[in-house]
Amino acid sequence: SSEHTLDRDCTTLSRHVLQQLQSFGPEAQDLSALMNRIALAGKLIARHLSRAGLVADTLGFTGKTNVQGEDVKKMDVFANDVFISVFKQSGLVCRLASEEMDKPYYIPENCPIGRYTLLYDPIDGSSNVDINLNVGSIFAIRRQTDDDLDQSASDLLTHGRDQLAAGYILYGPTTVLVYSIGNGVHSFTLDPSLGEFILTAENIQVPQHGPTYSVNEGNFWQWEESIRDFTRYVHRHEGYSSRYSGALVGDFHRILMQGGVFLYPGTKKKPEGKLRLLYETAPLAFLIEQAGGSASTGTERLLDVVPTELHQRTPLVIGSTEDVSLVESFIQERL
Ligand code: AHM
Ligand code: MG
Repeated sequence: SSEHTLDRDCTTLSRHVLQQLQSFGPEAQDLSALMNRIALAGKLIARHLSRAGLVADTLGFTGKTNVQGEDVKKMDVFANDVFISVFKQSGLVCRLASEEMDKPYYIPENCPIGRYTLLYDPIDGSSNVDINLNVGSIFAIRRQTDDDLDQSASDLLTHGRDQLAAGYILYGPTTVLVYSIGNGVHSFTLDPSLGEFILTAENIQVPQHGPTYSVNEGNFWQWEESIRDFTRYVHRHEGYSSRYSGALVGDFHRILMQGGVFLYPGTKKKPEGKLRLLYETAPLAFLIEQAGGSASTGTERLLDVVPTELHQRTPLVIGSTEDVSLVESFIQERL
């Protein structure tokens, strides 16, 4: 096999979505079009990231804070706007909601026909941008039932089982897109010379157990005793390895591919932890269940959580079923 022969059959993302959808109904064409737009957003963001520091306004802060009181980076704003402009042209999405926007963003010209909402975190792990480490984008597509444009978006406040599709884009040494439309989890790698996402892993299954535990142990001082019990357990048993990059998408991707558990537990002061349900934890929970793993708040299946507000946070325990159960068992013991 020389470099001139294809070592894969070169299934592109758009072809794959269409193949996946053969058994689906009228939504098939829509989901396919939506995935193509998400892929385009991913390419535009990957291109911008690859020039960070070389062109103006790519690194550092804007000087503003978002609705959650976090400092906003230039890359957050850029990526947030990329998704908006890409979906303005799609016709299918009437509303977008993201980590960077206080309220949902409506595209009135799409709303008569746009039956979907895109939920997204444009740059996950943005503290990694300035030091040239991996970041990601997380997305979920939900059916939109509320079209009165009253901005309440109360129809979004349902459990994560209502997601039609979910996935992420990981901007690492290569750009990888992972998605599920409820029919397995599939991964694609961007071939920059073709500008296409090419299928690299189909029907990914997470191992039932893995060596990695991924958690910010700097928070030990403010954890509940149960989470401390878990970390003491892994410190005292052979076969565990600690990995934590500061970008959820990257840490999750390792666990999806190799097994283990990622945790962002609540703390005594913030029992809900840091990560947001609708565009961070629920999409990844959808993926891990599709891959045969589990996602939990520690006491409840994550996809069962019904939020009361758009930017609601949840604790997260996600990964291999056995490892998630182990964490849950420590929590049960202390309830
Ligand atoms: P962000 O979306 O504002 O970047 O925040 C989410 C990130 C996750 O990617 C990561 O897992 C976590 O925050 C890291 O937080 P901490 O620095 O508290 O460990
Ligand atoms: Mg985030």
